[in-house]
Order: sequence, then structure tokens, then C-alpha cells
Amino acid sequence: MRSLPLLLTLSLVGARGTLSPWTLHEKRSQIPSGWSRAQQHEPSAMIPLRIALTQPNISNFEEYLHDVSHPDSPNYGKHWTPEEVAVRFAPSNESISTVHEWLLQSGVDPSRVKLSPGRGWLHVNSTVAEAEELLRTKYYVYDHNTGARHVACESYHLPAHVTPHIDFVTPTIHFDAKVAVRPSHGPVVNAAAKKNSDSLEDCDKQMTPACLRALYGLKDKPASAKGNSFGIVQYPPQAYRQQDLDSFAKKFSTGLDGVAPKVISIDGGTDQIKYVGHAYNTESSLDLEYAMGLVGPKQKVTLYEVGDMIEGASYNNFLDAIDGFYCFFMDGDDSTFDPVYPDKHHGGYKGGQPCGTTKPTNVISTSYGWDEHALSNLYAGRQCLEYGKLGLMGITVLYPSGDNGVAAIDQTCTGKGKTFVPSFPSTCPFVTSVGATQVSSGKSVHDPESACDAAQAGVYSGGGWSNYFGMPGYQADAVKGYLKHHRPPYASGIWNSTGKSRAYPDMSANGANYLIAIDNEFATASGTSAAAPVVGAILTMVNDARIAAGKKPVGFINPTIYSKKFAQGFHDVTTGSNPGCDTGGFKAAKGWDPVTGLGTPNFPKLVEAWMKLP
Ligand SMILES: *[C@@H]1O[C@H](CO)[C@@H](O)[C@H](O)[C@H]1NC(C)=O
Ligand SMILES: *[C@@H]1O[C@H](CO)[C@@H](O)[C@H](O)[C@H]1NC(C)=O
Ligand SMILES: *[C@@H]1O[C@H](CO)[C@@H](O)[C@H](O)[C@H]1NC(C)=O
Ligand SMILES: CC(=O)N[C@H]1CO[C@H](CO)[C@@H](O)[C@@H]1O
Repeated sequence: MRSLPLLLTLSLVGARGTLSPWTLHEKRSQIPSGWSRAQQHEPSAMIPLRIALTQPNISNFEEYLHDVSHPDSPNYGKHWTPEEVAVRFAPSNESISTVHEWLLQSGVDPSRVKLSPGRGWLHVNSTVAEAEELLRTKYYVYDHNTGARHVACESYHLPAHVTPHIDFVTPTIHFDAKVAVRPSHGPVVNAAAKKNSDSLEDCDKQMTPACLRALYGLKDKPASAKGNSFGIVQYPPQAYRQQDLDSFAKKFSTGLDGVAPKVISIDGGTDQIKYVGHAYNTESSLDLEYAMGLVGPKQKVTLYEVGDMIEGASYNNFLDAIDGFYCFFMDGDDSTFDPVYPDKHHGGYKGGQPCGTTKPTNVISTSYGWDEHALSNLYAGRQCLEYGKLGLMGITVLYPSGDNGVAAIDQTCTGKGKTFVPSFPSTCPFVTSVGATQVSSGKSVHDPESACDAAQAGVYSGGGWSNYFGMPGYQADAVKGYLKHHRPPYASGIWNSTGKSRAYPDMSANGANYLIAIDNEFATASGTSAAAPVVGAILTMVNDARIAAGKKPVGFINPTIYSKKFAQGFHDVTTGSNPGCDTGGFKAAKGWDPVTGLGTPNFPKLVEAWMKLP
């Protein structure tokens, strides 16, 4: 840990702070479902505050990203280095000193204030009583119906002169950002593996690599350009079993029998073997069998295993590991928000948190999602910007759009009006959100696909409009077109009908009834979490072709895929919908729609279009 430089002396303290009025900074409108407020928190308890300092130049963020990722930009593909990103967005000395000054003035001893190495965060070791005074708030303990506990407040305030320098403070109004133990995949149904490896029959009942290759025109075996990489992120207790990957390979993937992914452990992440069962092995079997199967044996697939079995991990734990300028403290710190390492619990991981020492792959696919409203707007916003920074550096970030149509992960909807619940990080305009389609019953791979239908696939593709993020320029025309020609018939109170917010998904891929090897048998699994790694594999093949030709990886793809140059790159999906919240949800339609996005990939056309770009 590093202390603040001595330049921040008491001489900076002036009368300004004391005169400044307090303003409301963040307020939660509801308690996430399952939680209830118990009692006020113990005033003497320790509560380590983390203060996210405002980053400069953010107002130009979309422009910067557009500059390196729009196909008409002369700087297409000229990605930034991590240092360039850090310098552009590092909080200013003024922000650091203003906030520090306020803390000292409020009676906090300088030894208890620390600045993170990337200068993005200030940490204050304080008691609940002090934090309540600093933030003009009250902390409560909340109970979850599973027995979990959480410390939070309902709202908090900051002095007006400090406000422009602080993004947000944690722990405050946010609820646990730890990734849900249950990944967002559909039900698993036992099914005999009757199909042989290249049969294109019954692709409506059992999806296989051969069905996907036929649907999207994929090459059998990519060349594997040196320097290409593709990563899948896994959170505990999910784990893969090598014997399952081998059984799958024997049947479907030549050259992969006995081949393991390249495992990178972050924060004590391991491939746990203590628990076996569909609840523990489905996500990883699905992701790896298809990711590895599609890119073939020459392209190594990286598996990031994040978090130990006790504390688990949040998306931020992963982001800390791959970006040293985002991470908080080299050696971990006390926090009740994002899990902290070394883990103090008995049997927990005792090593530290990697901070920017883990190399990110060109394409990163994560098959988990979260309800947008469980996180605060500002917290989600900060994380979203981080995905945008990865985009600036040429990294593609994929998230599934969710499996419950317009409803939340637990299928509930908020409020009396049954308000739709968007899925984060899909609503972040700087990730590529992937929805799910199916080969409908009785149809073949040569017929157009439809959006996933729960009757056949057990899931409905998540999609809709964010309540937090504004609409990015790259999708404005596509989304306006949908709102004009297929305006959803719902009252404006239950969905974000402003036409000014981020709409998702961006694209889709088949997510229905994937045949997987799991726990020594074959079964089928469905969901957008199948679609995301498949899109990841396809973009990895595009990168393969580009890198072999001396070009850069595709990076952030959204400005590209919505552009006219890529209009032929997708199979438009025009049938199906995504029901939820006692409604029929949204409808798929010609062009972009909030169920299947732009449609499913047409690989030969995508490669052709991407090879024309510098
Ligand atoms: C900010 O402060 C650091 C010392 O902590 C100093 O090296 C740097 O030059 C300052 N930057 C500006 C723009 O004043
Ligand atoms: C925070 O303060 C407590 C009590 O003063 C102390 O025991 C603890 O070591 C401090 N933690 C850090 C990270 O400074
Ligand atoms: C709808 O989205 C906009 C832009 O993201 C946001 O400002 C607004 O608060 C949202 N409306 C609701 C009701 O959440
Ligand atoms: C390119 C650009 O706009 N840079 C600005 C980023 O923010 C710093 C600090 O506010 C300014 O000094 C730069 O001009």
C-alpha cells in the first residue's frame, strides 16, 4: 500500500469546505428483491470507504472509441497502449487534493487515507460513525432470504465543492456485485447422444459444432495466427472436468482429445473438484467444449478462473487483474463490496490480488449477467467505462443478454407495474451483448433461425433498453428504425421508452439445446451463455485471418457491425419474442431488434468485410 505523497499538506486546507452545502450524491429507489432492512449498523464497526475519483476526458470517451473502431475512421485499428489510456483518464491532482483536503478537514488522520497506485481511488479506513458523518447518511444491515447479510445505506451526500471530483463512494447504496453463483443458463435435459459428428439432421433438437458451422458458414479449422488469443471467464463454483472435454472431443472435435485450456488463476480461482453435478459443471463444459471445438486445436483457449470458493469474485476482480490502472490496491484491501484477497476466511486464498499482471486475450467472453438495478448507476458506469478502455486497447468484450426475456435473473420484475429489468453488463454501450436464437422445431440449418422460445429452448433471449446508459451513436439509426416501425405497445412506466437509452442485444447466435459432455454423460444446455462463447470463437477466427494478414484484432466491434459496410454480415432474425413480466416482451423484426440484435453471424461475409478494413 502506498500513502499519499506529502505534497498534500495541511496548508491546502481552507475555509472553502466548511462553507460548502451538502448535496445528495446517490440514492437507491428500491431494495433488490430478496433483501430486507434489519437494524442500524454498529457505530464502532470498521467500514473501509473506497472513493472513486472522477476521471478527466470522459466526455470525449465515445469519440475516442469511435476513432479506433469505426470502419470509416482513418484511425481504425490504431488501438491505444495501456499507458496512453492511463494517462488520458487518470484523476487530476486537483481532484486528489480536493478530496484529501475534505477528509483531513473532517478530522480523518492522514495515515488512514491511501491513494491507489493507478490514482483512481482513495481509501479511508473509518468507523461507521465517521462514515455516517462524512457522508451524511445512516448505515444499515440488510438480510437476504438466503441468510446472507449486507451493509449499505439508502442514500448519501457530499459537500458541493467535492462533488465534481468524486464518481461515487462504496460501500454505500450498492448491493453485492459478487457474480451470481448460478450462471445464466437454461435447464439441462438429459439426452442421448445419438448424433454423429457431422450430421446436420435434428439441429433443432441437438445443437452440435457441425450444426453451428453449417448455420454460420464457419471454416472447419482456422489457421491459428501466432499471437492470437481467446479467453473465457469462469467464476466459482463453476468448473470443467477434463474427462468431459475429452469425451466431447472424441465425438465432435478432431485433435482436441486430451487438450486442456490454458488456465490462468486469479484471486485463488481453481477448477474445483469437490462438487460435481450439473449445477457446477454446465457452464464451463458448455463454454469450453464449443469455444475449443470451434477454434480448433491450433488455437489455444485461455480460461480465467476468478475467485476462491469462499469469497468468490465480482467482475471488478477480473478487471483488476488485467488492468493495473483500474485495480485498487496491489495487496488487496478491506472492502465489503468487491471480494478482497488475501481472503481472511478459514480455507480462503491467502495470496494477493493480481493488479494488471494478467494478460488480457484479444476476445474475452463471460457467460454471466447481473440485473442492472442491483448495482448503482455510478458503479455500473465506472465498470462500463473500463470495458470501453479495453475496447480502446483493441480487446473485444462479450456478455450474454440474459435468459429471461425482459424479466430479472430470478424472473421477477420490479415494482407494482411489473417493470422490465435490463441486464448488466449487456446494457453497457461498450460491450457487445449477445442474444440467443434457435433452429425452430422441424426446421433445418438452411432455414432462417428464430429467437429462442422457452417451449423449445427453456429460455427467452434477454433484451430491451437500459435505465442507466444513454444511447450510443453507433446504434441510433438501427434502434430508431425499430421504434418507428415496431413500437412496443407498453406503457412508458414499464420499459425505458425514451428512445434515448442504450438498447441491447447487439447481435445473437444459436443458444438452444447444445449437446454437451457433462459428468460422464451427454446432455443438452441452452441459453445466451452458449451464444456468447460461440460469437467469441467466430470473432477469434476473424482475428486469426486479420492477424495472419498483418492487421490488428477487431477490438470493440459495435461501431463496425452496425455500419453499412457490415450490412451483409448478419442473418437477420425476424421471428420470435422475449416474454416476461406478464407481457409478450419485445418482438423480433426485420433489421435490428431488442431480442436478437442485428441477427446471427454470416462468417464468410464478416471476414470479407473485416479484411477490407485496415
Ligand atoms: C501531479 O502531482 C505529481 C506528484 O504527485 C507531480 O509529479 C505531477 O507533475 C503533478 N501533475 C500536474 C499536472 O501538476
Ligand atoms: C484500520 O484501522 C483499524 C483500527 O484503527 C486497524 O486495526 C487496521 O489495521 C486499519 N486497517 C488499515 C488497512 O489501515
Ligand atoms: C431511461 O433512460 C435514460 C437514459 O439512459 C435515463 O436517463 C432515464 O432515467 C431512464 N428512465 C427510467 C425511468 O429509468
Ligand atoms: C485530449 C484532452 O482533452 N486532454 C485533456 C484531458 O484532461 C486533462 C485534465 O483535465 C486536460 O488537461 C487535457 O487537456
